[in-house]
Amino acid sequence: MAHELTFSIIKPNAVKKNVMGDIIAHFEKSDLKIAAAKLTVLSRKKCEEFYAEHKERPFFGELVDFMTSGPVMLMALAGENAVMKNREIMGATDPKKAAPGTIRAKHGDSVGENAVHGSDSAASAERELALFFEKSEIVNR
Ligand code: 3AN
Repeated sequence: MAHELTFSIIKPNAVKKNVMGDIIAHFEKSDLKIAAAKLTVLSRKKCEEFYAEHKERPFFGELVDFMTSGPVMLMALAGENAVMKNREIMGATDPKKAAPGTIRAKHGDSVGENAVHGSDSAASAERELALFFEKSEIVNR
């Protein structure tokens, strides 16, 4: 499996609950390494650009309201098979359906407020990372 990068967001509900450390521990236990990180509040414009593929979905407005409601942690995660590995560690989109012990099972509050985002493919990861990080901000890990 290839050494690759994926894009991760610790969402506002998880930052508010002060569980960033626990979430990062999940990544580290699975050998994913933080290669870039930024704690910030997303602008509406940037958030709408990030979620552009969901623009026509009924929950789009609610999703953007939530994602801009407080600080988020943006990260590049590096490791073998990082994209799929991160999807497994996060668990299913709906926390009620997420496997026990996954991040979303532990810290997700609802389908929208599901604690973390993770890229769904290598191509998405590349697009998403480029939205939030300069190439020079991502270190080799
Ligand atoms: P994932 O983040 O697991 O790839 P997607 O791509 O189906 O899931 O959903 C994109 C985003 O939209 C997720 N961050 C999720 O929180 C949000 N979302 C999906 N379905 C709903 C819904 N029914 N109501 C509110 N937000 C939703």
